Amino acid sequence: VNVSEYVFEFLKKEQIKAIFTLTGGGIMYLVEAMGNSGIPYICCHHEQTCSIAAQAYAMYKDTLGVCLVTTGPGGTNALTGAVAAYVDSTPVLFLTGQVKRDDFASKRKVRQFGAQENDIISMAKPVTKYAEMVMEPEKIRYHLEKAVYMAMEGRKGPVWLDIPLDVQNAEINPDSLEGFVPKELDKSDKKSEMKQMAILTYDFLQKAKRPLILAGQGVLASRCESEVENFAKKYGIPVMSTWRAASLFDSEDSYFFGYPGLQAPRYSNILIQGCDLLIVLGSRLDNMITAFNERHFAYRAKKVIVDIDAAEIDKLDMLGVTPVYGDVGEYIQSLAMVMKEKELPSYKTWVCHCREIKKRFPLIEEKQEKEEGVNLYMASEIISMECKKDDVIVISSTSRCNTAGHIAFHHQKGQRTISSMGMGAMGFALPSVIGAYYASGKKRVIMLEGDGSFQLNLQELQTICTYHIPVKMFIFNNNGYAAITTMQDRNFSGHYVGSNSKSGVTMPDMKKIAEAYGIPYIRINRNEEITAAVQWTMEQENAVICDMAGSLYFDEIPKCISSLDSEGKRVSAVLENPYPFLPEQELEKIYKVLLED
Ligand SMILES: Cc1ncc(C[n+]2csc(CCOP(=O)(O)OP(=O)(O)O)c2C)c(N)n1
Ligand SMILES: [Mg+2]
Repeated sequence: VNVSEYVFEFLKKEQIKAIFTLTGGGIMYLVEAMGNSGIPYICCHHEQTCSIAAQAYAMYKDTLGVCLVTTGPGGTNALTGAVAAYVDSTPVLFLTGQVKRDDFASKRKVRQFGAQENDIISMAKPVTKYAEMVMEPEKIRYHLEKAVYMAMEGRKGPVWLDIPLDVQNAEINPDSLEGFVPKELDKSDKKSEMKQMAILTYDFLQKAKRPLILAGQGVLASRCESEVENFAKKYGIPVMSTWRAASLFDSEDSYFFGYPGLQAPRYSNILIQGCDLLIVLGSRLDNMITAFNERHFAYRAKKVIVDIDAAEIDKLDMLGVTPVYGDVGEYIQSLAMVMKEKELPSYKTWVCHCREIKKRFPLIEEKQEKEEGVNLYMASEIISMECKKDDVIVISSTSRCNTAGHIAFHHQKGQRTISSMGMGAMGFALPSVIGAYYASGKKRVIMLEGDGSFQLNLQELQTICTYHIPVKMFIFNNNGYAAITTMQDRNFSGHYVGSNSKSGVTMPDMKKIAEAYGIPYIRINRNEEITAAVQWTMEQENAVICDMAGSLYFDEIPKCISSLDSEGKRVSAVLENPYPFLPEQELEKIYKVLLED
């Protein structure tokens, strides 16, 4: 066999069920072998899409995603997805072609010699866990095994193999190839350390009056969703999640209290600032969660923070932290073992208070400064109510739809919510739809995206048509970039530059776009029309574009922003009192009740 055939036989054995690709001469032998391998391949219309789709596939299934793109621009176009996978800890294998070994520019000290040649591995190295050019055909097994091991081991992430053309078609004997043998890790120390941490947590829980669990992506990555839920329910401990872990719990669950952070339901932030013990499971607690104020985050609480990446805990400028360096699944198992025949105090009063606060501050009743067009929180809620339990949910990775799709959308357990957090990039939704659709075994997909972000990778509407992907595309169409106009309102007295129709950004007619691709279309102009239009959209068998008339003034409230005090001095934002601000006295009263024993 040649190297290319070996690659796809290997991927078959790895149970890879989809490859996202855009073909090219630089990968001709790989493409040929892929075509003969029997592994389904999905042809996208941009390599950025291939990379994001592979990422979404891996996110959905928590297995390896694979992206195959050509040399030169193929690889550079795919870099965005690699960075996203790196920051979001998603295991993706990137395969690229390279010019043949004789043609390397580096041999001649020139910028380029081979056709479309570029040094993709140097570019990929800082954003992957392993990136190598396969220089010797006989090393292919070693590189593949090492790449897959690295992608899946510890904190997961992307890996990249670049294969020169003459290596791609080099003949090899598969039986005589050197393999990769990972170093045996001595786990006994780790186990006893976990047990110590579990005993310590038990001690904290015994003394706690107001414990809370914040579950992050680590829970999904180590597949201990039900263990976490069982633990919380058994001992009556309230839970919250990060956006990345949305749909880990049912939004309606009586122990679930939303998502704390910079933009969050008011109740979530009030509660996290009231707890006296916070157990953080697999979240890096980035600035979007701490609202750029780590010292003040859950400041009344002792914090047990579990993370597989020690640096993510060590970076925190937080008080009262007990770090647990390791896998969330192993930690929760140890905790369950330690607690086996033990009891904990009842946290009933605290849970009751949590429920009262959640009831008192429904997100949907937050007052917008200007009510115009469709209220995105209301639309998100209605869309989610019309979803099925096994729908795939793809949320915009930025701006209004990103926020609404996480905090106003009612996520159901069993669904899987996909968005890219670390990159916060426009243009991720359509590619994610493609990846998640294949990962789910071809389930219906519900997508929420902004009009501006929809323009990036719009070409993938054709991929949706080619593969008959039943996606309901809900577009919040505010004819511009609300994220940018709002920023310019706050910082530059409404001097708009590159953000709306008067400053260089216009949007196309969505109906004409739908017609061009032969996709059914419906428009929502007012809140009263939402329910009927959403129902119609859901009833259609195939893809639909549902165009929702939005406003550039629709704001992601409540959100933590700085304010001016009575003397005109700027006061920084606090998590427990996001804008629109509650009067200080009201907040004091809330905490008086919440903190009582
Ligand atoms: C690839 C990329 N380019 C630029 C940005 C900066 N940016 C963040 S949000 C945004 C506007 C998004 O517009 P739209 O999707 O219409 O959402 P809206 O803000 O109107 O809700 C821009 C330009 C980004 N996040 N990603
Ligand atoms: Mg917009």
